[in-house]
This record gives sequence, C-alpha cells and structure tokens, in this order.
Amino acid sequence: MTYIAKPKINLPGQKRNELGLLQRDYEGSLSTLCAGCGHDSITAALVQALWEMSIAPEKLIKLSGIGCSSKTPAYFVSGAHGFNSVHGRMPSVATGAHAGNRDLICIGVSGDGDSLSIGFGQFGHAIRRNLNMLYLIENNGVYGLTKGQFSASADPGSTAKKGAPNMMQSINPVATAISMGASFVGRSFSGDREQLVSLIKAGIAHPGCALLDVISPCVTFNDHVGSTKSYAYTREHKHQATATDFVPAAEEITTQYGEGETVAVTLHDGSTIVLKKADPDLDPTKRSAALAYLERHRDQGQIPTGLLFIDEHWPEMHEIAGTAKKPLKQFRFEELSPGREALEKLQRRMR
Ligand SMILES: Cc1ncc(C[n+]2csc(CCOP(=O)(O)OP(=O)(O)O)c2C)c(N)n1
Ligand code: SF4
Ligand SMILES: [Mg+2]
Repeated sequence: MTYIAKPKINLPGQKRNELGLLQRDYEGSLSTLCAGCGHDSITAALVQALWEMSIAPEKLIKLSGIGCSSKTPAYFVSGAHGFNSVHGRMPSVATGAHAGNRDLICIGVSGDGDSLSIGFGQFGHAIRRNLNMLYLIENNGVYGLTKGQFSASADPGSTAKKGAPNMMQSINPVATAISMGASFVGRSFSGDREQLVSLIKAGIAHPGCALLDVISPCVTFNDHVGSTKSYAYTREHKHQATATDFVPAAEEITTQYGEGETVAVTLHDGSTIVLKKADPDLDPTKRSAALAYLERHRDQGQIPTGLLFIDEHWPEMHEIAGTAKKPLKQFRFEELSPGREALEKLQRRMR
C-alpha cells in the first residue's frame, strides 16, 4: 500500500504522557481518505485515547481487513505492529497474533462490509469466543472503497445516492453481538469525540472482546437526504443511552460523578467504567434488557449510543483455551519444536 509520511514537527508547549511521548508520536502516515470522511475522526479519537492511556507503541498491534475503514490503521501509531489482512478475515489474524503474544493490545478496525457481509462468520466467532481485543466497526452503510454499494447495515427504505431504495433488512451489529454472547458492546458516532474516546479506552481496558459500532458517514457515497447513515440523520436521531466515563486504575473515582443513576464496573486491572444512565430504561448489565431496549428504540427510529451491554466476568478466549502466557518469540526453538520422534509418531498415525 502506498503511503505519505507525515513530517514530525514538535511544536513547543505540547504535553507529554507518562511515557514522555507526544500525541504526535501516536499518529501515522497522512490519510488518503476523502476530506470529511467519518473514518478520519475515528482515527483522531484513537490517537487521543492511546496517547492518554500511555500505551507503548510496541505493545500495540493494529489489524484490519479490506475497505476504506481497513486502511485506517496506517494512519495511527506508526510505531506499532500491524497486519492488513484479507477482506473479512481480520478476526482470524487477530486470534493468531494474540495466541502468539498475549501481552499485545489488539485493535481490529473493520467496516460494515468487512464484518457484516464477507466476514460475518469471522465476526460472530470472535464475539462468541470473547477474543481479547477492541473490535471497531466503522459503519457507513455502504462499501465505500468499491464506490458505494449498499452494505448489510443499510436500513430498509434508506436510499442510495442516485435514489434507489434498499429493499432488504439490515444487520444491526450491536444487537447481533449481544445475542451472540458478547461481553462488551457499545455504539458511538464519529462526530462525538468525547463519547468515542471514553468508549475506546473502556474497550481497550476490557479483558475480552469489546465491540464498538461507530456510525461513520461516507461523505462521498452515503451522506445525502434519504440515507440513515448521514451526518444530519445521525445527529438528529442519536439517543444517548449511557454516558461513559473511564477511570484508570490509579485514579480516585469517588467524587467525580454528579447526580443521576450510575453503574460502576470494575475491570480486572482495577480500572473502572462508570456509566451514567442517561436513560433509566436501560440496564447495561442485563443481556435481555439491552436487547429489548435496542428493539424498542429501533421501532422509534432512534439510534441508541453509549456502552449498551457489559459482562466483565466472562473469560476471554485464550484464558479458556489455556494458550501460552509467555510470548512465543521468548521460547527457545527446542522448547517449541516437538522433535523428530514426535513427528514420526504423528506421521505413523496418519498412514
Ligand atoms: C475477497 C474480496 N471480495 C471483494 C472485494 C472488494 N471489496 C473491497 S472493499 C469492499 C467493501 C468495503 O466495505 P466496508 O468494509 O464497509 O468498508 P468501507 O470502505 O465502507 O469503509 C469490497 C466488497 C475484495 N477486496 N476482496
Ligand atoms: S469513499 Fe466514503 S468511506 Fe471511502 S474514504 Fe471516501 S468518504 Fe470515506
Ligand atoms: Mg462501509
């Protein structure tokens, strides 16, 4: 893939994080996406969240499939590991990468086409296995990269740029993920940086698969009247179900929250996710309640945002499978190789 390197100019007065790094150190190459594309705003939120969490670039692995959305890992944390995989196959590569080195923080960036069409099977299994990663779907209702065909997340009745309506039902990634056993499900909007940064941080800290569906308008093919994934439609119909605040392990949490009902969820590392229920109808710790809530708001034409469901106790895939905690690269070859005798025994069984 071609890329344009961003010049590293360190302006005076910029703040450094706990590692002594500038926000600039969390950027990548120059974006080649269309000006105004929602995906670029999500990249900016990732840069901010990773910098604020002081995540060392070499501790991060960025994974993606194919699409405009899947190009974006090139635009943040150039010092991290990365793998731009085949269309819809990001979760398989993430599974392998995390088995090889469970110390890595995995961020998978996908599109609605990548995850809900060709990669729907892979998406489902990453969720049900609770693969420890932040799984971001940059959802614009179209295949942006291949010139704007409807994707599986396009709502019935929404129209294409040239006016033709979509006649098929849509797949709602949030409701689908909750029904498939997801342990962390949130939704946000590329135009709501504050909410998005909190949800990204909470998703990274969550010890399991954190699915974030982010409505991310495609300005070139799906930002017109008649689209339900445009900037205007999303601003008008989004409905904040929970206000999410992420509190790192070392910080005091008792006095930060004002009035209103709050749910505090403590994660394994001692961090806390505090959810202020903007809508008292939602209990984000009850799967059936979250599903009923989503359906009710869908009937009302609303797009609920915030952290919609969390189960902080369900173990993640490699914990269940008991794969090696020590990164594979730290083993000596002899420790990993089964040896000639074991290989011959295996071959005898196959004859
Ligand atoms: C196996 C395979 N089939 C089809 C394609 C063509 N293709 C490239 S990107 C894409 C869809 C991308 O849509 P989405 O994941 O929603 O990303 P967006 O561009 O909208 O961000 C398709 C169908 C491909 N690259 N590989
Ligand atoms: S075609 Fe759409 S999704 Fe792709 S970069 Fe342009 S605005 Fe973004
Ligand atoms: Mg898309």
